[in-house]
Amino acid sequence: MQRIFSGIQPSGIPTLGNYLGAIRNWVALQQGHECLYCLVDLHAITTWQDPAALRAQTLTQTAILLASGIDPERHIVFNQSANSAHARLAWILNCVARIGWLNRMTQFKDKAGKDREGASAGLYVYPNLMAADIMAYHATRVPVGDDQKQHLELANDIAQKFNHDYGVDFFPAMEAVVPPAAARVMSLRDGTRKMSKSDPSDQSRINLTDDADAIALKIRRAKTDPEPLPTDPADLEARPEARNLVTILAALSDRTPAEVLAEHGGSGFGPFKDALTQQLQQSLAPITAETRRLLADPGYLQGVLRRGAGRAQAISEPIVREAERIVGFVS
Ligand code: AQP
Repeated sequence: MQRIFSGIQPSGIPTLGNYLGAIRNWVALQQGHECLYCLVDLHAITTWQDPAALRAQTLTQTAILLASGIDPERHIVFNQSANSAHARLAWILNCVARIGWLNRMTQFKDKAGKDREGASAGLYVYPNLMAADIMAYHATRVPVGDDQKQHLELANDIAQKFNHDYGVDFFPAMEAVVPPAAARVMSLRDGTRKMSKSDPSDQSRINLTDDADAIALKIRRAKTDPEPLPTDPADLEARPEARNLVTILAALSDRTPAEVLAEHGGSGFGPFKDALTQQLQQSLAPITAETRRLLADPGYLQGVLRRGAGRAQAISEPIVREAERIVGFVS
């Protein structure tokens, strides 16, 4: 059975982008795979996190994963900092990866913005830690949103260089599993930027904890253009906001954009937004309700994470020890 590793940063409340680009896919992949799903708190602190908020968000995200359908008995759910294997292997990989490779990473450029000199060193080596996350478990399949594909290519380069430099065949190749629909959900305020949980504007995203009223308000205010919806999906190309909203409705209702446009093409955004609001409310209400129920028992959620970390360590420890032995560390 192939092993899957994937992570989400507890850097805020997960968004509809995290759900359609990652979590929904994670739920489906539980069938037929051995899955490790990780709250990557080491990644989260590459940008400033308020400590109390980080703790609370880690539990909220755990609740959201379980509420979305991740089974913590059959699979492993844990927080990254609870297994030191990630940090140990990441250090070795920092010494394998080349600065030139990291310089090409577009996510660093996006997240550091104009003040690159002021970004944390952790943000710069973030892709090496992501490589360590996967390689510490010899995971071979990695569900990621479209935005993370470049990091996975880098992880493969690092694995190959490690194997080559040390003359071993130790780290296997890793394959991205990108969900077919809505691989990238864009901001509700700007269709050219991705929807992000740390975007300063709450109106730019649907949070997985938003209630029906909040969803309705955000969709009503979502940016659109003055033209009616087209009937041909190709005509969405130059209309990023319209394309984003159509893609979201298609993904949530398990239809193609062409099928959505067969129903809504030619009409204005008013009735379309009503349909989108209803679909979002219907799809997210069960998750929101179950999340609320789970959050009432933080002890249970902490227990899930603790047990998950123990099971994760049992897999990673022999692998990371062997990597340390290959490098020449005396243990
Ligand atoms: N807008 C998105 N569309 C599709 N997939 C997305 N993902 C994130 N945003 C979108 C996918 O969600 C998984 C977990 O992401 P993450 O939390 O590790 O980090 P991120 O990609 O940086 O997500 P955010 O929401 O933008 O977080 P912040 O604001 O903290 O940086 C990944 O598989 C990602 O592809």
